[in-house]
Formats: sequence, structure tokens, C-alpha cells
Amino acid sequence: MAYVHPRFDAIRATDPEVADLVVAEAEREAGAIRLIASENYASEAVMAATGSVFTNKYSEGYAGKRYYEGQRVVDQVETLAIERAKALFGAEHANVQPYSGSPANLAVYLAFAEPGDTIMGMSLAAGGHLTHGHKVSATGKWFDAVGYGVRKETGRIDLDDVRELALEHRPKILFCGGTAVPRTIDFAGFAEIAAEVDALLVADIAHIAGLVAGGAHPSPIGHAPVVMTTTHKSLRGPRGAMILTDADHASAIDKAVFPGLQGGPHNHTTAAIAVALSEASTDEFAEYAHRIVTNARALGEVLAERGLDLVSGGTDNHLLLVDLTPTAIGGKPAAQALDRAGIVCNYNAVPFDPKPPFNPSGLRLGTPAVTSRGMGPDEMAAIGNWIVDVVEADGDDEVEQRVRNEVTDLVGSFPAPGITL
Ligand code: DSN
Repeated sequence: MAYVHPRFDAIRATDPEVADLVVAEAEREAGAIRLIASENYASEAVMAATGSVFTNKYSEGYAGKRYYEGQRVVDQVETLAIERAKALFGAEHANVQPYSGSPANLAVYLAFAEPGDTIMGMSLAAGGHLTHGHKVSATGKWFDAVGYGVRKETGRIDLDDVRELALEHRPKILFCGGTAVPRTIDFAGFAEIAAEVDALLVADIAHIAGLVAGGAHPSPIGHAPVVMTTTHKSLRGPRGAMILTDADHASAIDKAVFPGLQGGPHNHTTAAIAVALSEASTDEFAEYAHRIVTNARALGEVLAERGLDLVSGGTDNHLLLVDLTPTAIGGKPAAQALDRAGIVCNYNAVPFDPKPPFNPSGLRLGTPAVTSRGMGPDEMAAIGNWIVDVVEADGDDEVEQRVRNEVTDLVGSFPAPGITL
């Protein structure tokens, strides 16, 4: 099979070994049902911009204030990305230079906290992110980190609990958002708490940025003065990140990103972010964002009907967290069995997980990528049934092979954007 990509022939001519790996990955991505909640299919235009000549240029600084010459074009592309980000999200300021989500969050800390300060975020075990203060992360080592979780009975964040913890610890920065939160984030509620304890509210919308852009999740703008997002998850851009702020927090963020934390921005990524933001500003993208949620709900309904436990009972957004505690199979073997059957997801801790993080009790499933392929509720029903078949089969080869064959039939009818095989 030939993989057709604007620059693919050049890879083949120069480095057949890498060319073979590109083909293998393209085949893997096109041939599987990809349910990793943080992944997607970038468009061909986004990938072409990522592979463009902007990769050749150094440009430390910001438009009009660079440390190298030859910035006439880079200044335009970065300004274009910034203006598109501001327009799409309604923000007063945007920094599009962070290399990815973790460096972007580090820039937020560098801008607004000192080592030893108290910071507060959702604990990783409950659905947060390493950089929200986990003990193995720099953010947990350099700051006095306090983590909030979810209520055991509901699987949901309880803002009264968050308030109580915030009043007790008085954090300088309060993070909301996470990586395994299946419910709507109440940005207004978090903003009230932040105001009560005089904390800076930071919304990490990496997972839901595409939903926010498309109007399928409330926006944090106007509630959180600082908003961080990656650009490659539901937003469907290249691997990168942005920090959106109000006017008051703009200059501190810009200084923290450069020269505080990073060197030269990845201009090829900036160009691709500009392309992705243009794509995300269309009616078609807004419809896509809503279909992501419809699909996640449809998938959740089948899983629940077939007897699987969903943390919080379902979803409001793009992801589902399946609690396999009551089943015979753990999260990790279940994820491995599903991968063998052509359904790619990740094992994940569930709140109050009795098992360790490397072998936890949950599966995290997300619908951004399958929705990009044009799949809808009927396909979600089929996928949900296959997931339960494989989980219940607990390693049975025949079931996995049967599902693998059915997956192959299904994906053949839904071309993967950006991949031509
Ligand atoms: N690795 C990302 C995710 O899967 O959610 C978070 O950084």
C-alpha cells in the first residue's frame, strides 16, 4: 500500500526505513478504531503546515521584537495564529508559542507563583493532570500542592468540597480542568471560589478546547483570567499549545513563555495552529464538536446497557471513564485486549481506585477521532458492543479476532482524514 502525503516521496527517497514506519503508522491509525480521548486526526492541511519551511527558522521573541533577523514572514504567521485564537475563543490575548501542554502549564506557574507557594488542582487520581501538582511532577516538587477530587457517590466534582479545601489552604493558583473528567466544568463556580480565596483561576481546557470552540461546552473566558489548551486534541490541530489571557495577565505570560521557559518557538507548529484555528472557526467544525458529544453519549448508553459502570454515570463531553472494578478483567489487560481487537484506548485510574496507576481499574474512551472519520451513533452502538464483548471475553482469542475482523470492515467505510492509503 502506498501512503500519499505531500512530502512522502521525499521521505521514501532519503530514508526508506522511516518511510516504512510512516506507512505502518498511517495503516495503524486508519485501520483501528481510535478511542484515546486526547487524540484525533489532523487534517492534511494541518500536517502539511507542520511539515513546511517554517521548521527552518529561529525567532526567539515576539512579532516586532525578535532576536534574529529574517522575521518578516514568521511575524505574520504568528500574528495570524494569535488573532485567530483571540477571535475563536473571545480572548483578549493569546500566546501560541508553548511547545505543548506541560510546558504551557509550567509557564503559568512561572508567571504567577514562586517555589514553595501553595497551588491547588484536581488530583491525577481523580482525573486531573500531572502538572496540576502531582508529587512526581516538578509542579508537586516545587510547590505546596493540594489536590481536590470527586465525590465517591457521584463521581463528580463537588464545589462545596473544593471551596472548603481552598479556604483551608488558600492557594495562589487554582487549576480547573483535567484529563479524565467526563462532566461539564463549572467555570463560573470555580471563579467564585478563586475570588473568595484570592487565587488566580487557571482553566486547563486541553481536552475540551474543540468543544469550547464549537459551542459544545461552556467557555472559561470571562471566568478564568488564564486559560491553557493544547492544540492537538479535540481542537484537531498540530501538537502544540496556547495560553489565552485577559489583558492584565498577558505580559506576565509572554515573559514566562519566552525568555522564562523556552527558546525559539516552533514556527512550523505555529503555522499549523493558524490553519487549525481557521478550520475550527467554521460551522462544520461547530457541528463536529456537537457530534463528538452525541457520539460519546451514544457509546456510554450501550456500555451501560450492557452492564459496565461509568464514572459519574455517563458523560457531558467527549470522554467516558469505565470502571472495571466489578469485572474480572483489570483496566490494563482490557486495554491490551481491545488493542488486539483493533480498538485503541488507554487504561486509566478511576477515582478511589484500589489498584496502582500502572495497573488501574479503568478504561478511558473518547470520541474526537472516530467523529472526525464521520462515524455516528450507529457506529458507536457497534463499537460499544464490541468493547463489552472483548472485556467479557477476558483474553479469548476467538472473540478478539472476530471483533478485529468486524472493526476492519467498519473502518473501511470511514476514511481517516489526512491519510490516503
Ligand atoms: N496525555 C494527555 C492525555 O492523554 O490526556 C494529557 O497530557
